[in-house]
Amino acid sequence: MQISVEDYARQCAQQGLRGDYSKCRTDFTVAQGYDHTEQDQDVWRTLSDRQTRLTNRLAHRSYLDGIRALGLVDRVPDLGEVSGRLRKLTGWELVAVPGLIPNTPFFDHLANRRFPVTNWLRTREELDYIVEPDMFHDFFGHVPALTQPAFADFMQMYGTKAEDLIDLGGEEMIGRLYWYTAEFALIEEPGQTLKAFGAGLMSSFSELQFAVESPEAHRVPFDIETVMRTGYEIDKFQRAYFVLPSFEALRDGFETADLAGIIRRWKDRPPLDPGRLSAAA
Ligand code: HBI
Ligand code: FE
Repeated sequence: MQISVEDYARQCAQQGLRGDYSKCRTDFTVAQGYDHTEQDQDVWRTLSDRQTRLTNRLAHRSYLDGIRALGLVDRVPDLGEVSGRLRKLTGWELVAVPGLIPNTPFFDHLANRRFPVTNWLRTREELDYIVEPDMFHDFFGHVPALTQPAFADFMQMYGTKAEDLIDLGGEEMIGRLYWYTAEFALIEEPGQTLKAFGAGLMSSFSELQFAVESPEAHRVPFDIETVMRTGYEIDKFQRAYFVLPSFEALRDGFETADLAGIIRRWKDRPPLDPGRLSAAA
C-alpha cells in the first residue's frame, strides 16, 4: 500500500518541504539533468572546501579513501559519472530524487544498491544548517562510505530487512539504527585513533569537531540492541555517539541479530536516554 507520487508531493508542500515532485517517476526518481547554476557551484565549492579541511583530519580513512576513489568534490557531482565508478567498486549506483521520499521506495532503492541523492542544493544563506537533507548532505555525507564493501553490504541489507521489521512495529527502532550508524557514528579500530563516520557528521562543521575532539562528547560501545533502544534528537548535537570497532562488526551484527526478538521486547517501552548510557572504556 504505497502512497502515490501526487499525494506525497501534496504532503511535502503542506509541510513546507522543498523539492519538485511533479516530474517524479513512480519510484520517486528524477533525471538529474545537470543544470546546476553558478550559484550552486559556488555554494558547493564553499561547503566542500570548508568541510574537506576538517574531514582530512577527523574522518575515518574509509571515508577519505572513498572520496579519493570517486573523484573530484570541487563541483556539483555528476551522478552518472560517479555511479560508473561506484558500480565497479561495490555494485552501488546513485539515483536523483527531489528530496525526502517515502519509506517504501527508499528501502527498495537501498535493497537494490541504489542510493537516492537529493537533486537540489542549500542556498548561500543556509551554509551552516538545514533541516532537510540536500545534495551536499546526501552526496558528500553518504556516498563515500558506499565504496566500503562491508558498509555497502550493511546498507543493502538494511533496505532488504526494513519493511518486514516495520511490519513488526520496529519503524522507530530501525530508524535509530540508521541514525546512529549511517548518520552519526565513530570508529575506533584496534591500535588506531578515534575517527568520525556517518553523513550527519561529515556534512556538519561544528558537530564533526565536537564528536571526535571534545571531552564533552559522550562515546559508548556499539551494540545493536542498545542502539535500537536509544532515542535521538535531530536538531541538537547528539548526546551519545556509538563507537564501531569495524564495518564488518556492523554488518555481521545486523545479519545475525535476532531483530524480530529485539523489536518484540522493546518496541512498546520508552527509549533509553542517550545521555545515560555507560561510556566507552
Ligand atoms: N528519503 N531521500 C531520502 N533520504 C533519506 O535518508 C530517507 C528518505 N526517506 C525515508 C528515510 N530516509 C528513513 O526512513 C530512513 O532514514 C530510516
Ligand atoms: Fe542522511
